[in-house]
Amino acid sequence: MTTIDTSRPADHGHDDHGHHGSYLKSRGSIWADIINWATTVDHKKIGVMYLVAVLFFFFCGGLMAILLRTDLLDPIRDTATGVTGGSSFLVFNKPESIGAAGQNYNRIMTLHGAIMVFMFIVPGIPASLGNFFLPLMIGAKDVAFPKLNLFSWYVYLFGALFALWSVGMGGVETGWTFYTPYSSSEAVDHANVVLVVLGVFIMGFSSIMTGLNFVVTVHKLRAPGMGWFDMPLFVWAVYATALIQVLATPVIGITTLLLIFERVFGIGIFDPALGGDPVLFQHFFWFYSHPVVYIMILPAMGVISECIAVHARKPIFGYHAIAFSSLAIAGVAFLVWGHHLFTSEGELAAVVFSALTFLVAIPTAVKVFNWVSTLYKGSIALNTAMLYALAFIFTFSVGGLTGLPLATLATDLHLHDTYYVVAHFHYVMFGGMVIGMMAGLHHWWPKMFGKMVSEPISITGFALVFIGFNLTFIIQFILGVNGMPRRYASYIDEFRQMHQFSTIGSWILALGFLIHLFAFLHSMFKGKPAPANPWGGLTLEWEADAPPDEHNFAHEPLVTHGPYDFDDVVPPHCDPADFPLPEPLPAGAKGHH
Ligand code: HEM
Ligand SMILES: [Cu+2]
Repeated sequence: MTTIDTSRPADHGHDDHGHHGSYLKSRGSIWADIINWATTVDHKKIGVMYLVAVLFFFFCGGLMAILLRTDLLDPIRDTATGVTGGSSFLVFNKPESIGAAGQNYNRIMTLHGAIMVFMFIVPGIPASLGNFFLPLMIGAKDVAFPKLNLFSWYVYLFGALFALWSVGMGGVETGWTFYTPYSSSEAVDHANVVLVVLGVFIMGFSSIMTGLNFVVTVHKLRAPGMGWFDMPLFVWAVYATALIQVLATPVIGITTLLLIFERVFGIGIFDPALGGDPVLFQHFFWFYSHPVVYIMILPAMGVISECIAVHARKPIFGYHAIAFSSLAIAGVAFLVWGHHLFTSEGELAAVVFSALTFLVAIPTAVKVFNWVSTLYKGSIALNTAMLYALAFIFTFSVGGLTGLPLATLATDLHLHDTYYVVAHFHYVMFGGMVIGMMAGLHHWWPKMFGKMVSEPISITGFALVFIGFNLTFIIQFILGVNGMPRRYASYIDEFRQMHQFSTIGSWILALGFLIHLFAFLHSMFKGKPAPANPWGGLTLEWEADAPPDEHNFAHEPLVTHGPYDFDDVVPPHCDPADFPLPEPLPAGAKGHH
């Protein structure tokens, strides 16, 4: 069983200090606290600072989304007297022309996409939950390079600043993909594009540094006794993610830099007017941005493995298969970028990329199969973390399966650039990463902040999020199949009802998140104190105090068994009565219940 072997001498350098107290302990005054947090190299504090930052950007991106959906309640119409600009009076009221209304829409849409992808989803889980829990889960005191860790947080904020600066100057209308010639033509605002692209370039460094830090941490800092296959699956997932971060992010860095060079110095790289090739940009962009979808999803998959095993109290089914499928996904991720270019690349290339794309579905399906098998005959606790994990299996599967018609050339020609693609990637990115992050937050919140979250409140939030999300996006598959193109501010009347259905869904979704926000604030101020191990998890982070001690563990933990050995243990320091384990079956009996 997971034990902290107290017979071992305490860590050197620590025996004279003993317990330091919670990492959240105040330094006395508010200024001392601010300085302490701003200069901290503690992975837990940096994880919390990332969490605050990414959730802030999630809120900003969400606000944009609600504006867009609200605008789509009605088409923009050029009535006999003048222009009717959608329904979102906040930003789109009284545009002088249809063109101006569309421009407003494009700016908000680009902002929504760029914020969500570069500022929220990519750093989302690894930088917040990963930073906080990776060292704890492998029994380490910190990440390998704590100062680099703090530096990457500042670099991330610095990059975000450039993007925000560009917004202040009026924003860009290229879409989050910055496709040339939209982004290279002089018709669109020069300085804004350069600023936002520079922001993405800078944020890329933060991502690379975090990835590098995690790779070295996993290789070098595992506690004594923790072999590779004793690592929790979240650690495997973050490790695979870190490999992609290190290998893929430089490509977007160079691409954005080339784009800036083209714009500032007029060198012909992507712009045909200067002798460049716009399709080259698409290749470069997706060589990074397809792998990046796995930077988004792999950590969420890791969270789901933890939640399913712990809240079903079952040894995870197919540990090795899940661990290796993370690596397989990381590898295949680099071979399929061309599926975003089916309509702009040669026929032979399209056939090859189509075939390769189907490969991705295999390791993904392996994981889904293993999670479902783990649930089979588990003692499932339907708390918020587990509900989100179960929701993930559904929403992520819808997302993954709807990718197959996109990977099929004949059907993709019809579906490409329609709302079908919008629905597909929201099912994987929202139904995957966001739902996974919500599972992880509820699973680990008691450990992070030492307070429980009120289950009735958060389950209400969950229900609204789940219903709202599916209402918003499932209808978009139908819209897309019927020919509604993506990135349009207006539409023909026959799509009106479906758009309104989707918009109402988005309001329900937003309400769900406001309830979650309330639940988290309620927990901070009024929450019940959390026990160190409220769910009976067996991985090492549950051995630490809640909230953890400044130095994580009083003694260096010694790992004596695997992370999911639920059949033969009661969690340490827990009352066996609270964690009844299934009776062993009498010899010869077949297990039917
Ligand atoms: C079984 C797995 C998957 C398959 C087969 C698949 C396939 C595809 C294909 C072929 C496209 C291009 C569609 C087009 O533009 O015509 C696409 C778009 C997209 N996919 Fe997936 N996908 C899968 C999983 C994922 C995952 C896990 C994510 C993210 C977490 C994701 C995110 C996206 C995004 C963001 C786009 C659209 C990008 C854009 O044009 O703005 N996909 N997918
Ligand atoms: Cu892709």
